[in-house]
Amino acid sequence: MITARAHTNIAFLKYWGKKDSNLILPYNDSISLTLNKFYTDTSVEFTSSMKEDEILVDNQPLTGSGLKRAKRVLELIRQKSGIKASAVVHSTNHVPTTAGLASSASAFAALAAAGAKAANLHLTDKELSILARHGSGSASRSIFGGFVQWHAGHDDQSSYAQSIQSPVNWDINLITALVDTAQKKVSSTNGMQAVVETSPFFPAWVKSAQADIEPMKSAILNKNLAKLGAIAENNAMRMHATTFGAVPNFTYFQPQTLAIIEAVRNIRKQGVECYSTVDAGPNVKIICASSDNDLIMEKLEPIMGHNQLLVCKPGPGVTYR
Ligand code: 2P0
Repeated sequence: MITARAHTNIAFLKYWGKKDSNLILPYNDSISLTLNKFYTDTSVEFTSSMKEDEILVDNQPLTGSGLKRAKRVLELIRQKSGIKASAVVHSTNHVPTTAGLASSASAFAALAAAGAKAANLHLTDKELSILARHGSGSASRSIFGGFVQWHAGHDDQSSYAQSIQSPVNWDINLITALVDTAQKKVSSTNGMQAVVETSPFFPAWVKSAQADIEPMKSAILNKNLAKLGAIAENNAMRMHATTFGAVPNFTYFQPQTLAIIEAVRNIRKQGVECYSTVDAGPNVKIICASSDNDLIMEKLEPIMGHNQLLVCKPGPGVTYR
């Protein structure tokens, strides 16, 4: 039995839209930061004593599309290794699930890593990233620590993530403002599909998102927080703009989401470098230097309780227990 731990990641440049839903190939590259705080531990054992794969997440049998995706990853591992046996999988999430904090990223990265090792496959990180991608797109990035780029690619083998900078050797972190941790109404998978099919803003999104990649990479490598933050904030807003253009229209924003975005703008006007980014949920992640965390949290306190604010630092890639 092998146990792997993978951490969640937050995209500074978003993945939003699949050009191939079966292979999970995105329209554009994305760039993320792997976090230290939220992670998934998954153990996998292949055993001939089981007739079928048994997959427990937080002690509950996995069902629905999560089960289908997990089986797909296990099936790929069996194909590669020649193993015929079923798998017993136990997964524990240390992530508030389905609240825009990307638990599927850490979950499928941990499953791919533990499964491959349990099957005695010696995969490179690139191969692991491709395998994890078949579970969930963003999982391809959680194989790596620090700043990561997912190359959109054009087929199975060319769509994988790669490290940009790990460990992160400058002062950047996130404050996660937890607006609502209840399960969201529109999953990322469904939200992005609706946008691809119906939003007239989608082609403009793809074009601008791809154009953000090189400037973002150079901002990371030059440790330029102001440039990085400005690009990330605009990228997130453009992603959300696609949902307003969808038919029927929808949004992940809640009133408090907008209040925090506005507060972040105001704090910035007062000379503190901070920028917001929002994923497929109502929570806001504030990109800033850790030396400004206390000041920013103090300024957010009129609209957010202190226990709704979580500091997340850059985290590592996959590890084995
Ligand atoms: C991201 N998100 O880049 C973007 C930003 C949500 C908003 O990756 O369908 O759960 O499993 O490939 O990976 C969430 O999408 O979607 C996501 P699937 P996934 O982080």
